[in-house]
Amino acid sequence: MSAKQPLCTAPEGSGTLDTLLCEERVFRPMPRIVAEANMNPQDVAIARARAESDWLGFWEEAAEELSWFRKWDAVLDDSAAPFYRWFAGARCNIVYNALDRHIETANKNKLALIWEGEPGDTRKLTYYELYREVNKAANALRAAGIGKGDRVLIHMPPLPETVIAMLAAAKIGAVHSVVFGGFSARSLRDRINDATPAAIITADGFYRNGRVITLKGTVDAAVAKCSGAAAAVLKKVVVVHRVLVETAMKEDRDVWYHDFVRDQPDEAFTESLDAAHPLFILYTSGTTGAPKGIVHAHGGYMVGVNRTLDWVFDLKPTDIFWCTADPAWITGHSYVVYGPLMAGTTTLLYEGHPLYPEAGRAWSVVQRWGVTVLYTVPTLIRMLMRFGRQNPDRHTLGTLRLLGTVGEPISPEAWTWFHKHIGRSRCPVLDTWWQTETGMFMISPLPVSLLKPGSVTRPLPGVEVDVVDESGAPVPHGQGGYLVIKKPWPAMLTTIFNDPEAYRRLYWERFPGWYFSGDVARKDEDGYLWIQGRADDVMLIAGHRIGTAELEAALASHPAVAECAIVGVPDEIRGEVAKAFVVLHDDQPPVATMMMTGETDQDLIEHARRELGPVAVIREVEFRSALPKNKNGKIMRRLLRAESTGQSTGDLSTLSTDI
Ligand code: 6R9
Repeated sequence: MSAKQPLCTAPEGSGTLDTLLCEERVFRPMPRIVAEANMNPQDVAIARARAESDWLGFWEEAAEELSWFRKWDAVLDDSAAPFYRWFAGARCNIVYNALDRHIETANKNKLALIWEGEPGDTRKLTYYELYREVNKAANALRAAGIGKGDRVLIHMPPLPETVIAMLAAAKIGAVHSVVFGGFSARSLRDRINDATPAAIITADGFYRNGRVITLKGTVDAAVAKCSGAAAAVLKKVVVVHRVLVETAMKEDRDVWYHDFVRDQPDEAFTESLDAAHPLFILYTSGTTGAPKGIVHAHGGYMVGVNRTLDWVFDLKPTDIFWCTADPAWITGHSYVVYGPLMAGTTTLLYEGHPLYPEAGRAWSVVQRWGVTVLYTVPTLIRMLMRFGRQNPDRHTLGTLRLLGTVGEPISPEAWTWFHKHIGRSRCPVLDTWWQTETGMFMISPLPVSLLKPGSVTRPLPGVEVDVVDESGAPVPHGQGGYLVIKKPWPAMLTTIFNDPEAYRRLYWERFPGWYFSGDVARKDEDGYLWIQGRADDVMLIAGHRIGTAELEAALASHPAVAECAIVGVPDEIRGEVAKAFVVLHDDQPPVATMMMTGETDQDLIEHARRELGPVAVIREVEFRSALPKNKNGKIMRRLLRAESTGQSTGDLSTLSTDI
């Protein structure tokens, strides 16, 4: 690597982006890490060379590591691109790889899942126990008339049954759609209308931050208002009993989970599916309109997730893998549930708030279970940093060997704190870039890589990305541009549910033949990538994708609001939060009165929260008599964002564009 020249001279204490632009530190892999690594630097070089010379052969080898009912006729069928078909003609089931095959090996009695509830209760399931639980649930679904291709919506907190429900649905060829437990009835209803599930699996409630949060009522409210088409398809609402609350059950439709599975046999056959058969739909925010149902299919997804998890987290048979994501996000799907189980690893799932009952909870989880790999999000690291080093210092944390982050850019300060105080300067921090759409890690260091705090380093072998300008030409090193993926990859989304045309338009039209990620990035002179954020109107609030359009629609449904615009503004802990610019209807009291009482701001903030759920964090509401618009009448959010962050509008050209 070349000697570093400062890339810019940002003043001390300026925001994340500026410090990212100035970061010069490098961390070389420690000899112990290199000695233990499944892939040493030479292996990595060989893998890269192999991927370059025989790209399809390279992914075919990755597929050979898994079990198939029938092998493929072609590794990749691109005849209908961008509707790529990986492992065309093959038959498989990801659950066979995640569970069934382990039952034949020494993994049978190994712990598959360790679960810890917020109050401190725990459950542990071996592979064989998890396999039997999944079989019972699969049989129960079948007995309820649910089968191949039907959707099963899972609206659950992180419980063992969440994992079991996902696997049971996949086992019978049903398509799961997990909806985050924190979403509102309205958000849930929109997803029910789009996915039209045959069953909804939920819980009576869960523990969060010392409180009981009820959940079944949200499902009832959502179903009561769903479309006639959705109501006609829904057969069952299955309720896991988690907390002690009164729960209304609707006769014929609702059933307790323990009754649902009670008499079912614990063996069930695993459906043999076409590799392109959909495994799940996961809703995520885009530039416009309602969240889109991202579809992933069994074959390609299992190959991509399996390969990348093994590379990046260098799994060992003795690992206890803790990915702190809720299973409801893609990180939970790929790296709490499917990836670790395919690898035969022990995966840890924690129900509650990481700061409950005190700021050391996360470290006590690591210490008590002997976690070896900790994969988390920058927002949590920033939160924990605030409590100082005394919290981690009270715990040994000696079992940790690798750390990882995902979801948003991590500042070099947070990176080095994580490295020093949690990894005790022994554990590499692996900053993984990927998306709901990519399904698997795309750009990430390996444990043996040279690390630069804040950089996601280089694409994984077999993945080809670039940073380009509006015309698709690569930008010079050091400059910002659009992050594109130049070749398909196995775990790629296969379509948008109910809207294949949007799939083509949103991801493949901007730069024909390449996938447009929606992110802006910069490449340095070593070819290392630095993610700068979204290029579109999508915010990353505590790492969660929230479309400004969605939040605006929620706010606009308040009767006092005539017009509104949302922009993302930096936040010390959450990375980004929303700021709302609101024009009120004429019949509202004068803005000056409201500014004094503060009533309407709170009203609007609460309203948005009720509409979308607690992930929609609006920090501030600013009332205006009009919003700035361009000549086509489009609200100029860029201008509002620049005003709010104190940047000059001219500087933003490479950072954000209105697409
Ligand atoms: C896995 C996940 C995807 C968006 C993505 C980007 C941001 C993810 C990142 C990162 C900087 C990283 N993002 N990983 N930004 N560094 N290591 O988070 O999926 O919820 O779909 O979000 O998150 O902006 O486009 P998803």
